Amino acid sequence: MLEAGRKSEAGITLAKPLAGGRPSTCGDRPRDGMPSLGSAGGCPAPWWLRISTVNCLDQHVEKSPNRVALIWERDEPGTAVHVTYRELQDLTCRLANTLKKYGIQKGDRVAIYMSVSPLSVAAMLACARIGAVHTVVFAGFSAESLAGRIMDSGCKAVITYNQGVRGGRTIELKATVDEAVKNCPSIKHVFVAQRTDNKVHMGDRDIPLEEEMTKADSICIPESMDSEDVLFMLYTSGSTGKPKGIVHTQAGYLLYAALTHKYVFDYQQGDVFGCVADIGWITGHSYVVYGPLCNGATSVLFESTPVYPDPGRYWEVVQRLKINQFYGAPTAIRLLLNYGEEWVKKYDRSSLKVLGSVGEPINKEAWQWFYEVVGEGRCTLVDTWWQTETGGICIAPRPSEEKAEIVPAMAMRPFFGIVPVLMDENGEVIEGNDVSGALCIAQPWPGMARTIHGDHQRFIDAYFKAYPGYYFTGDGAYRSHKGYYQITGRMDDVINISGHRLGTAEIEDAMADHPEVPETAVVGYPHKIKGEGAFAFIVLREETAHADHIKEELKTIVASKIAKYAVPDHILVVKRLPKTRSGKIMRRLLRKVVTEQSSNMGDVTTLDDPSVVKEILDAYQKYKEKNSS
Ligand code: 7RM
Repeated sequence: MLEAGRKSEAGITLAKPLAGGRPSTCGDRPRDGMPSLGSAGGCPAPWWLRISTVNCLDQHVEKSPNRVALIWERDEPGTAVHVTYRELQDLTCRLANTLKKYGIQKGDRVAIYMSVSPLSVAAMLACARIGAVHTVVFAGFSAESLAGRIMDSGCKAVITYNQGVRGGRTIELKATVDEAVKNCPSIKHVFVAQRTDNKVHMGDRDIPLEEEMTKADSICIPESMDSEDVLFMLYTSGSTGKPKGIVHTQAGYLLYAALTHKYVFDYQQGDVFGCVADIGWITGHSYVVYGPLCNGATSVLFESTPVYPDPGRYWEVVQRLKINQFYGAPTAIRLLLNYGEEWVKKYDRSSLKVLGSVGEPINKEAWQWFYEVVGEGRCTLVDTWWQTETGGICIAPRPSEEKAEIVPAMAMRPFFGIVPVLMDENGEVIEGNDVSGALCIAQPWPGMARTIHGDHQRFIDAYFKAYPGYYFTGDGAYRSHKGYYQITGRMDDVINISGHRLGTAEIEDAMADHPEVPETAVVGYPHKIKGEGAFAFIVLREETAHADHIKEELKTIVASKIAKYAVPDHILVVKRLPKTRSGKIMRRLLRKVVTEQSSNMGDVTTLDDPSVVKEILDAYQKYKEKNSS
């Protein structure tokens, strides 16, 4: 337990705890009015109804307060910080009380714009503890993206760091928040924690977070929540329009995250679980924070990158922290594979039992390398398919499976309670094996999203319209002759860059801001490391010698309106886009062009002018020749 007045390893000086660290799980909060913290009052609801933070913190604090909850592997190698369950509960309660002091109440929305750290986890859990809804925004998103999410969700406050640190570089988080909240009237307060020693500008609504936390009470009685109350929302991209705020609720989400964490990764008590995802994505929510903490695991928070300070970083961390389960993205594996085996073999990986892959299809080469080189052919490798909307893993092999049974690069089998079906073009269920179709799920499951914030109709339209009575995932899949599933990729205009999901329409909308570029169309193309990259076709208002300059401007616009990872790798100027007679852009044709399948263009009879196909193919050929020389 932390001592009063001592600087905790998480970088916070704590005030004297009240009432001798009395356990906060007992139901001693009178329903109305402020609880008198020293006395035991009525018992409004059993403790287990105070769903998320009690399950993630208090139940473990009671049994084993000194068990390590989080190991914060900071950007600077070898500077890991251990945080026990008791300490995390303390941080969470102080943060929760600070939020309360500044008027945040049950049902209010709070944006978290932070890099991965114990304080970020505490911020999520603090919201949960007081019944506020957190919406974590990946700290790589631009000010405009952050503002869009804050406005859509109507956040009252933002929690951020002065700066972030990643790959040896500092990231100006607070400055980005300042820029974002300029036009967000709903924001009353910005809580600023210190990740670095640098001072940043503090305005009227800015509150130094740690300073407040040291003054705050270390006990915060958890709010009683209904199982269907909202726990958090998280924005994700769709094929059209702005990112949507996917809503997850208290009990079902937590249950599903915890159960899948236990069974898919064969988690055993005492294991050190290493999911290297950022908390800004659903993978971080479910398998860095909620799943592992609910199960009382020790969860690793990885702040750095796979190649900092060198391409051995992951495996050096595995050795030093004795990680038992390692969960990461194929894009990182593909990147590391290029640096060679020495970087892996240098380190002792005997602690590893299970390896996991998530976020995008894993190609056979990456799967084999992950399995043979990293896992020494000894560890189970689970390719896990799921989505922001599903809350947790839906299709994955289970380690209990005969290892020989696991087929490389296959997500394999549905998790308990998941009923996958494949649909044909006519909306009929495809029976039998060795077939492909649109992947749907036939029955609800505890972790499924409940709605899109502020737009339930959009929720219905996006997921339940295409195949009435079924949840449509947006992905295509193949069912093998043995009945195993393999995900073949998105069937809509969503692309997946380095495991980050993005709507091509978002990139197009951003580029539409350029006055010289009246029309654009973006499609995904296969990229060796990133999985997919964005390829943009643009039409210029008039012929110009400055096309290269305009392309650079477009890249800047996309980075500032969305995020750096969204910037197209290729921008090709064409005279016009392929359109149907009703004026719809046929992105399908452009996809054929960039995947070099132009010999099989499919049906082009609905094109307004079929000669556009040759025009674009010629432009593409020229572009390729120019760029390969
Ligand atoms: C967890 C996550 C979801 C989309 C999904 C797929 C793709 C995810 C796999 C995968 C093939 C996998 N949530 N996807 N996992 N494709 N194999 N194992 O990534 O909401 O950000 O993205 O990602 O297209 O629909 S997400």
